[in-house]
Amino acid sequence: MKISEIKVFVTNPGRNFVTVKVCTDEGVYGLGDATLNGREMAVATYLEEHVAPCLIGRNPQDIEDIWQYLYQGVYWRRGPVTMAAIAAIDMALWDIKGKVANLPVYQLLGGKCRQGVTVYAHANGETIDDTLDKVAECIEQGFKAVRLQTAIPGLKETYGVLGDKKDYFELQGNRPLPPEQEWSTAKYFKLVPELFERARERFGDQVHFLHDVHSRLTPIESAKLGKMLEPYNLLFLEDASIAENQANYELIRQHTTTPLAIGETYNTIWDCKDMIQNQWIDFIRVAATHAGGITGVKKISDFAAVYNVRTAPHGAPDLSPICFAAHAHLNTATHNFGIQEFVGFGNEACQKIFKHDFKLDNGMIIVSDAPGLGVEFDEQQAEQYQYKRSYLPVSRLEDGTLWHW
Ligand code: KDG
Ligand code: MG
Repeated sequence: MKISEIKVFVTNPGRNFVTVKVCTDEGVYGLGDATLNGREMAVATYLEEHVAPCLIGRNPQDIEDIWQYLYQGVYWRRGPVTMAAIAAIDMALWDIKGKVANLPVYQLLGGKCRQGVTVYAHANGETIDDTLDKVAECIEQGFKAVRLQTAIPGLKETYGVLGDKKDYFELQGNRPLPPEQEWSTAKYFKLVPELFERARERFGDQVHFLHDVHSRLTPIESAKLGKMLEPYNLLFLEDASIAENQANYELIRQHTTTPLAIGETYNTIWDCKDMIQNQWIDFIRVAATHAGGITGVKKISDFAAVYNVRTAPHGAPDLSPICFAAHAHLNTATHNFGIQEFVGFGNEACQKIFKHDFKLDNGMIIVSDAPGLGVEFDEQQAEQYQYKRSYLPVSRLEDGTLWHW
C-alpha cells in the first residue's frame, strides 16, 4: 500500500478548521486535524509545500517511521506549526490502519480501559448567577464535572465568556483582527473565590468544579489563588501561569494543594518534561492536534503515567471533530486518562461536514466502533464554508501593558 495523494482543506463552518486527507493507491484514506487557531494557513501551506511531496509513495502503515521522519528527520524540530502538521498526518495514518484492520483505533491502542470517557462541560456567564444557572443546566444534562468562568466586573470583555455571542463557534470564528481585552488581577481576585463559594453553597459536592485562568497570573499570584480556592475542592485549576520556565510550577506547587493542569499549547514532551517528572502538575492537557497526533500524545501520556500525572485533553471548539475522535480513542485506551474537556458536537454546519456516531451518555463520551477514527468528511459541504481570517484576542493591563495569555 502506498500514499498516492494528500489533500488539505481549510473550511469555516462558523470557525476555521484545517483538515488533511491522506489517500492511498488502494482506495482507503485517512483524515487528520491540523487546525492551529489564528495561524491556520501557515499549517496548510507547511503541509502542502513541505510535507505532502515527501510522503507520496511511502507505506501509510509505517506510522512510527513517518512520525520520526517528519520530526527527527527535519532540521527545524518542534514548534506549533510543524507539530500540527505532523499531528494531522499521524491521525490520518491511524485512521487508515484501523480501516485496513477493520478495527476502531482504540483497539489498536490496546483496547478499552473504561466504558466511557468522562467529560467536563463549560458554564460561562456574564454574572455569578448566570454562571450558576448554567451549572444547573449542565447537571440536569448529566454532566459530572463543570468548568466555571464568569465575566470580571469592571473589565472590558473577559476571555472565554460568551458576551452577546450565541455560541462558542461564533465567538472564536469571526474576528478578522485580534480584539483587545483587559486584565486586572485585583478585580479577578475579588470575583473568583465568591464564584466558587456560591457554587458549593448551591450545588454541594454533587459535581466536580474546574476553572481556567488562561495564564493571566504570575506564579506567586497563582499560588495565592490556589490557596484561596482550596476550600472549594476543584478537580483542577487550569493554566494558572505561563510555564515557558517550567519551574514556575514548582513555586505554585510549594504553596497549594489545589490540583494543577496545563498543556493545551504544548507540542512535545520537552514542553512539560520537568513539570511531569517533578510532579508539579496533576493533569497534562496536550491535544492530539497540537502535540504530534495520536503517536505524540501517547508518548507523553505514557511518560506522565510514571509520575502519577493524568491526561485531560484540550477540547475547545478550535479542535475539529477529527481531533475529538482521536481523543475519544486515546482516552478509552489510556489507563492514566483523567477527564476530557467537552463543548458539544459543534454547530449544525460543522455536523454536516464532519459526520460520526460518537454519543454523549450521562456525562460520558462513548467511543465509536466504526473502523479507524470513525469520522467522515463531506468535501462538498466543506467547500460551501470558505476560510475567514480570525484571531484570538490579546490581553492588556488597564494601563495598556500587553499581558500574558
Ligand atoms: O485556541 C485557544 C482556545 O482553544 C483556548 O483558549 C480554549 O483555553 C481554552 C480551553 O481550555 O478550552
Ligand atoms: Mg484552557
